[in-house]
Amino acid sequence: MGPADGLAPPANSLAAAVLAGDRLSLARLLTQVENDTSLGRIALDQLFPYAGRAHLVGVTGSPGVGKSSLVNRIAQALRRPERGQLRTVGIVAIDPTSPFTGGALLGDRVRMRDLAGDPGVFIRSMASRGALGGLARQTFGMVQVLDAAGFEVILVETVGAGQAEVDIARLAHTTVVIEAPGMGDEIQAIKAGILEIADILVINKADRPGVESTERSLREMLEMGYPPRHPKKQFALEGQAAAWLPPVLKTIATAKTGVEDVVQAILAHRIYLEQTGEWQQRQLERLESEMEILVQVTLRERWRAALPDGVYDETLARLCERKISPYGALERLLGDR
Ligand SMILES: Nc1nc2c(ncn2[C@@H]2O[C@H](COP(=O)(O)OP(=O)(O)OP(=O)(O)O)[C@@H](O)[C@H]2O)c(=O)[nH]1
Ligand SMILES: [Mg+2]
Repeated sequence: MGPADGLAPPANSLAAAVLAGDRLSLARLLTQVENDTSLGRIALDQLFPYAGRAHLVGVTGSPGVGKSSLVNRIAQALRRPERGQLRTVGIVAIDPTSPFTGGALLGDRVRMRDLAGDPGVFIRSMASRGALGGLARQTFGMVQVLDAAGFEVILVETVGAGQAEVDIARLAHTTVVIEAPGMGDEIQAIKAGILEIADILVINKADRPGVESTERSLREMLEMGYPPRHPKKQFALEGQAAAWLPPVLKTIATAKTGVEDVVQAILAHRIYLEQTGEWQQRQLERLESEMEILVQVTLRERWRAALPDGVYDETLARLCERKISPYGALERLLGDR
């Protein structure tokens, strides 16, 4: 599958090598995309027509809830030969360089070691960067490359903490939100608006005390009028297909318990999306949010580059002294209005 031959990337290009299934080229291209090089951008353009087939699954939750452990288990389950339909799996793990768990990249490598050597799996960790929209943009790019390379399910692990993560969740067709007993996670999840993006809720570390109360509070919240992502759509679908109510599942990732239910829920969600037409809707929303992020980031970069030296700092200083108002600052910085 893919576009007509006339549009195929030039022979010997990085993009062509990736399409041909060369893993070394894939790794090299992902680095180019992560560093936002012009080579990376060219390859992304060339690969775009080949992407759009993968099932993109976001896996998010607070630091240390067991995201990497569960992603590893989900990937293993998708690769088990006894499963009727084997699926190739791409994994993008975004390392929050969190002060809580420090050294997560190394840890992830250990947790995902079981998958090493399987040609149907490709794992990539990425360090998060501070730049506005930068993380989301890199993640979109990486996912697009893995999609074009033919990976059928792409799992993206992010720490659910802020707007950047909500942006990243928007790139997924299916979002799995992971909680763990205790830790006051339920409250945190509400604060971050994370629950609103959940298609599947998982309580991991179900071997720990407090599972029942975590489950109870999650279910109560769902019943208390879970805000559906597409309220209008659900109205339109009345009588045709049942709306998706996020299941609440329990797992012990370290003991493989409950993982198969999560995999089944992920696969069922895809079928639900396809049968209701929501797949197309999410596809459109994903591309729209990618386009929006690119526009925002680019406009901001252009504006900063065009701003004469010192104007920014000077404006900020005057603002602090209350010599100009925020709107006055805007006028100075944009030179119009
Ligand atoms: N008891 C118990 N421990 C678990 C379970 N799942 C994961 N862990 C442990 O919890 C710790 C964190 O697991 P990770 O998989 O790294 O969690 P994470 O959410 O990816 O962490 P960050 O990426 O650093 O935010 C590790 O020591 C795991 O072995 C579980 O079901 N039960
Ligand atoms: Mg992790």
